Amino acid sequence: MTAAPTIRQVLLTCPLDCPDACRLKITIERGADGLEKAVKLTGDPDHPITRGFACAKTVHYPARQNHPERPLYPMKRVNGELTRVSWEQALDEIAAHLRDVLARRGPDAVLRYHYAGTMGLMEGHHIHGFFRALGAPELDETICSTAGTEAWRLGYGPRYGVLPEDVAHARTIVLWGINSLSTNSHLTPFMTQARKNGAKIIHVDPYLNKTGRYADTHLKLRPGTDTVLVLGVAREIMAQGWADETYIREATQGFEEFRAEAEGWTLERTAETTGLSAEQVAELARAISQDSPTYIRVGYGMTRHEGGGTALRAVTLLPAITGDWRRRGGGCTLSTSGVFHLNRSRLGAAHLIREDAKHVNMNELAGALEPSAGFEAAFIYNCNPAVVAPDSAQVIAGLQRPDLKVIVLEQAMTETARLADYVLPATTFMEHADIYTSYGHSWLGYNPAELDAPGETRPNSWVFQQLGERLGLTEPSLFWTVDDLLTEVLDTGHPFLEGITPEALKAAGTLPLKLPDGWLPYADGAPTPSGKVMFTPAPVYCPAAELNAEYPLRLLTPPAHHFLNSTYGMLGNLTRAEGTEPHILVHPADQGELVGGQLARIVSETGQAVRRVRITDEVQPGVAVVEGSWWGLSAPDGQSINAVTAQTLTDLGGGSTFHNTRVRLERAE
Ligand SMILES: Nc1nc2c(c(=O)[nH]1)N[C@H]1C(S)=C(S)[C@@H](COP(=O)(O)OP(=O)(O)OC[C@H]3O[C@@H](n4cnc5c(=O)[nH]c(N)nc54)[C@H](O)[C@@H]3O)O[C@H]1N2
Ligand SMILES: Nc1nc2c(c(=O)[nH]1)N[C@H]1C(S)=C(S)[C@@H](COP(=O)(O)OP(=O)(O)OC[C@H]3O[C@@H](n4cnc5c(=O)[nH]c(N)nc54)[C@H](O)[C@@H]3O)O[C@H]1N2
Ligand SMILES: [Mo]
Repeated sequence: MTAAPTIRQVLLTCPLDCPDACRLKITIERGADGLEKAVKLTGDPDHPITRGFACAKTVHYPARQNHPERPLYPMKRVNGELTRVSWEQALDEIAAHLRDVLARRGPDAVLRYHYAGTMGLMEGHHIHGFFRALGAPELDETICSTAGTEAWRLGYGPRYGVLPEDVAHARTIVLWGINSLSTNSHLTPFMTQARKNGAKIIHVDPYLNKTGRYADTHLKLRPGTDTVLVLGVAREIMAQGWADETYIREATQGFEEFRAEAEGWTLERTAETTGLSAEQVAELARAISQDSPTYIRVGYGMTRHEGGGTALRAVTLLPAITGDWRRRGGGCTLSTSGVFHLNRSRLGAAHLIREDAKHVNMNELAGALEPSAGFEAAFIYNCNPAVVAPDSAQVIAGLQRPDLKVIVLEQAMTETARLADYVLPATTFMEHADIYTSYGHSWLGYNPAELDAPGETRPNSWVFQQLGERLGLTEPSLFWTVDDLLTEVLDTGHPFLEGITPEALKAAGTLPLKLPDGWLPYADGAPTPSGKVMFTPAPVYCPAAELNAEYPLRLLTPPAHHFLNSTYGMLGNLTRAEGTEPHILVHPADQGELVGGQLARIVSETGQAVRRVRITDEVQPGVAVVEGSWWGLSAPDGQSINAVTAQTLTDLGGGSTFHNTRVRLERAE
């Protein structure tokens, strides 16, 4: 017998909730115990989007996967302590509880809660079918993208956009409400290429972060005023005769209504509301329409406000005024997910969704966990709501209700898992097979299971199949393998999928969709019901709840550079010993009694949290920033920043309002 090689390298698609969906090169080592482990991770140099580098967060994935506190065995809470049990016992007891709840209360008492911990079609989507077969309430997955998705749908239909490969053709790049250097870092080389070709980069964001420093110009607008900035810019473009009247006539509908709405927003009035100068507004209008093609990359930042859907809709309509959709590299991107024309009719047993199904908006979890909502079982997977959901202190209180059984499927001992009645240990993307799309490019991925599952970890899909069998469920799609699912989703006949068979995808690992060469998705209109880009209803500015003496600051809580939402918050936890912890950024004008480097209590209408203060003019007066959904465990007071955010929803899509919390700061030391 020859000795097995001790080191090998594999290529896999990153499963995390990020537009880049990178192709990762992973080094796997076989230890003296004969077990294989991932020890190093970088980007695939041959993948045209990943380009050989992994981000500052996912390079730590091996440490996360091999973390000593990773749950490897099922656990049950016994006398207050999580105690190891067998899978048989855990599954039998959970099934018995479900049977009892279903018999007494019916499926409306069973809550599922999840998000995009894995973007895999099997482990992230298809598994919801279990709950649909039970008839349990639908979870509206609104925490992140629905305000933007709905805004885009109104104007343009499905989410097509400029692909990264075309960005080098742009001459003006506007990064609008996106901290792309942190949150979409594989776009950077394409922008740098555009810059080498002469492009100028503008960042529109209420505070100065990595992206603002990278840009040529940073426009520090007042949060929640993007709609006004667009109307002012549009008015100036029209006043100067820079609008593309041909495109507007041929490809859009309802522009007169939009024009009328913009009429009142003179440069001066726009400047006054947005906090920018009239010159800055005029220059933005000039750059966008004159130094074209203009590529606008919008993120989700501006959507996390009460008027956030309208704001995003307004921004994304700019290329329909300038006609940039007709130029390569011109136009806008929110997400590229619309290009994946998969057959989703039975994905997650979608065909079982009842018209009269009850719905739970996931931003309103704190409310759903109140006794009056009537849930007796909560299944949580691919998500860490004790940290990431708004009003997290109430979420935590709800999860601790004695009359609610909480079942958490996890890869990490998150704060949510620590509150569970049952913790079920899940495999990672290296340990299970799955299929991946992307929302930042147009490559489809398939990962085989490269590593043996450590301990007794299992894929989510295995857990739900086991429970399905115990409950006597017969819906065939619940028992599909990843191969079955792959065959199903690729079976559409759509030209973008031409030649992408299950065999071809599995052999290649990743394949680009067959998009038409030089594709300009909205050059002649849009796949909306009218066939046109829709300017109606005209975006109308709706000011946010005003600041006052009690709550004089608006708090934004955008993602951190080194985390992926709360994932890697565990590492943050470890590094706290080295002095790393979440800070609140406060402008010198708002400093008052606060002392830089000392603790402040952040008080909102919802709750309180304590953070260390950093005084900086990176923020603007009246605005404070806490970056990152750090685990509460990493914070001085053990609280997630979401202890202060509210369940308030956006104007479109029932979305989250994480960047719009009125607060006051008090000295905590
Ligand atoms: N490093 C890192 N990368 C990530 C994530 C992470 O946690 N860390 N999370 C991933 C996920 S799930 C998502 S959804 C994306 C989110 O990433 P992005 O789409 O970039 O969204 P945010 O970071 O929430 O907000 C982007 C910027 O919008 C700004 N902003 C806030 N309010 C306003 C406003 O009213 N107007 C304007 N113009 N700007 C505003 C914020 O200050 C922030 O800098 O990132 C993904 N990538
Ligand atoms: N204040 C504030 N709060 C926010 C945001 C913000 O900007 N500010 N951003 C919001 C946004 S955009 C989002 S998308 C949400 C994201 O919030 P979450 O979806 O909760 O994202 P993560 O915190 O990364 O948690 C994902 C969890 O899924 C687990 N997981 C990953 N893969 C698997 C798997 O295969 N099986 C199982 N069982 N578990 C798995 C990971 O271990 C991780 O704990 O947070 C939101 N919360
Ligand atoms: Mo997100």
